[in-house]
Amino acid sequence: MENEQGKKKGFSRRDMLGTTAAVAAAGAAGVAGGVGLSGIGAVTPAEAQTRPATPAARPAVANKYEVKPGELDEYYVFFSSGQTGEVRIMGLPSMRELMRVPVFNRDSATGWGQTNESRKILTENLTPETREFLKDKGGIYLNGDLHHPHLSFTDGTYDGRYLFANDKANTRVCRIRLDVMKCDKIIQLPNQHSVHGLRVQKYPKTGYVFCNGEDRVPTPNDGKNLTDTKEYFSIFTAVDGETMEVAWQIRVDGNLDNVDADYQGKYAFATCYNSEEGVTLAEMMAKEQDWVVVFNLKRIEEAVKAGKIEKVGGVPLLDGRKGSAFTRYIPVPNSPHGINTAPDGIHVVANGKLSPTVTVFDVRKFDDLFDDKIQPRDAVVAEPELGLGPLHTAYDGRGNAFTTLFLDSQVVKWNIDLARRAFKGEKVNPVIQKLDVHYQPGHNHTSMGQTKDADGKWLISLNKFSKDRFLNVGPLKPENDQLIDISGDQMVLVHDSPSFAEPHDATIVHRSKINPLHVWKRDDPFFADAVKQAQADGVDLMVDSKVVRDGNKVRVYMTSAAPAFGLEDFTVKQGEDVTVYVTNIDDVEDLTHGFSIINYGINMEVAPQATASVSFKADRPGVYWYYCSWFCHAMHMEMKGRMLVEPQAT
Ligand code: K7E
Ligand code: CUA
Repeated sequence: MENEQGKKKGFSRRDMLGTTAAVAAAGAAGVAGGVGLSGIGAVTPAEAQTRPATPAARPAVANKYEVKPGELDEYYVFFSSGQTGEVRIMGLPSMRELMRVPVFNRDSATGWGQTNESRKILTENLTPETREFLKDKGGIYLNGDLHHPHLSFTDGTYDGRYLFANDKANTRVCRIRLDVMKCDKIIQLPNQHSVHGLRVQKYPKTGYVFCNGEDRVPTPNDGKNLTDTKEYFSIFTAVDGETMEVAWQIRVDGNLDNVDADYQGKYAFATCYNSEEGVTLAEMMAKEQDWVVVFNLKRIEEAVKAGKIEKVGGVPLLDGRKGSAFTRYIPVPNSPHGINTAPDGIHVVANGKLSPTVTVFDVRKFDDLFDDKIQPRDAVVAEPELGLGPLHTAYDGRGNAFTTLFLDSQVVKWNIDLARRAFKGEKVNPVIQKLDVHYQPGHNHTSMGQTKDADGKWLISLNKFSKDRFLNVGPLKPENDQLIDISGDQMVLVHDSPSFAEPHDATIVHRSKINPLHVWKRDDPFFADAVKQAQADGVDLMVDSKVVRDGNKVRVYMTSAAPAFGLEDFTVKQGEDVTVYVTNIDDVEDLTHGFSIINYGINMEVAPQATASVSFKADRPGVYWYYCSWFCHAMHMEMKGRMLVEPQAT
């Protein structure tokens, strides 16, 4: 099969963009968008009405950013979807949504959460306590809160193997295989209560997936201690990205928020808020200072190897609270949020949130910090004041940083070197430009900006509120992901892209880094259990369609080839446990079939050369048509058959 991406390698869309003209256009767009206005509710509906309603009324030059019909994007963007629980794949610069990858949610289209293949992933690595808790609730969580999607690295850049993400709601970590764009592992972290920040080891490879336990609870959290908050702890976890097992956990002081790692493979660092260790809002915000905690990976690994650990919940647990050799606590202003390593491999920025500043560390100082040759604050090399509500920072690879200002509804471009000089007392202003975004940005991301290959072309600002930017769709509004051209000296806003709740975070990856399959391979581990069962039943999945009886269990095997299933009907008895295995024997790109049983609440996707299976109790007698639910052929409507359920003799 020809690889489109391969064919177009070397082609740069930027060559086609008229950057100078676009800068002029963006000036106009900026005015239309309300330059100078800031804060929640700053643009009134009346003001919004004065904006051009049709594309024709806008400067034609904006269309230079268009990805024309049939053209491919230069970048993939992997968006989290927050409380929707899935990962979304977009193209950039078009901002077209290309695919959704269900993970922590249930998905009607693909059968995620219903097929045996997905249920295995959703259930196999829950903690025993959760398994017990979900026993009478269908066995799986129905919600998740996916914040931070990050790709695996080799030597400081993306290697195209995996994407990892957290579930803040139910303390889980997932892995998505980038060859098939399906989730293949989900684990629940013991001891920890929620996972918020998640980033991966960049060097030499991933390696560790670092997971911040946000909320503090007793360990074990079994109800014996409810109110003695001195015995509540936050836990930082390192998951082995290859095996998807917990490598180690470490207890810390305060609530962990976001995390990142260096480019040397030596340190991870997390922002902490609530150094007060309070349990109410007032208590959590009482002090002027919180901290960034730095983890010394080598020291931790040595301790784990030497067995200097507790085993709690089946995993190695260390103590990294203040005074520990494994950690250092660097004071920063109250309630920092995002923490981001620059592509120069030297600078790390902790974003102030409640402070108008960001704090810049030099990772080269961390060796001395752990050897107690310097004081914690000596690792700070700049602390520029940028504006109100700095949350996250991205980089262009040319020494500039872009920080979101949540309260000011702006992205501020500033220069790291100028900030260092200003910190030393020189009279220079590190701020280069402030651009209004619409409105209240959380994360922002640059193209390849979280790798050493940052290319400084694009920035997206993930704005929490869209208010008047789109047609009104009722009280619940979309969010607004804005595309910004950062290739020139000035940032230029070029596109608004509405999105459903809630893309906290995203990763912009050059398409040369990713090379997915076009059809499944028959030996894929994703459906290996089905293949094994078929072998045991003497069934060749690519050829046979038949019913195998095994006591009260019935296994129904059928092929699907447009426009027919291998079985036009099958018969089971009321009360039997039925598993249907459908194998798509079409070896044709984009020829997906579906399998849905009417009034049985069953549906699943079966992509080319895949096998999918679903199990259910045939507890309703009667005639139930099953049909192909993915449009596959001119005779797609006729691709169906009957499940005949014989009533139980009474
Ligand atoms: Cu800032 Cu969960 Cu990364 Cu939301 S977090 S914004
Ligand atoms: Cu097969 Cu529609």
